[in-house]
Amino acid sequence: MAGRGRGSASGSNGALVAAGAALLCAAAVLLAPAPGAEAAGATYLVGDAAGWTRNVDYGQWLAGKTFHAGDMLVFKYNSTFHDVAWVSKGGYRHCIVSPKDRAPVYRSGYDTVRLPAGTHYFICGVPDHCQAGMKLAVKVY
Ligand SMILES: *[C@@H]1O[C@H](CO)[C@@H](O)[C@H](O)[C@H]1NC(C)=O
Ligand SMILES: [Cu+2]
Repeated sequence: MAGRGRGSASGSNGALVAAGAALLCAAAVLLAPAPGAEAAGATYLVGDAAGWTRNVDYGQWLAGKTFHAGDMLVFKYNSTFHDVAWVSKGGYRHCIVSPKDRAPVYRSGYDTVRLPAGTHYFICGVPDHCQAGMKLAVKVY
């Protein structure tokens, strides 16, 4: 009899533990990112207050920054005058948006790109703007 009593007492403790575990699981599910969502990365406004324009030293802007996969770059510019092309290394070096690259070209004036790992190259495709410094090579870890 007494044994049974203890048994049922430990049984209800077990139920409490199980309920607690279920709550913890529910909390973990709520805290976990939605399936398919990447961990939120940092967001960088390219050129800070100057934005994306001519005669900014983007090498200097990059100095001291470390980029990780999933970070975002925001290109802010006047779309009357500029665009953003995500080009190859060659496109970056020679300041050309080659059809061969099939480079994505953005023209909204406020373009956000999510960076995958690797080195990524962005230039302005308007003639002579890349030569005037509108070029950015970002190493992403
Ligand atoms: C872009 O520049 C043009 C010409 O100077 C100007 O009229 C327009 O308001 C500018 N647009 C923005 C979003 O600054
Ligand atoms: Cu430009």
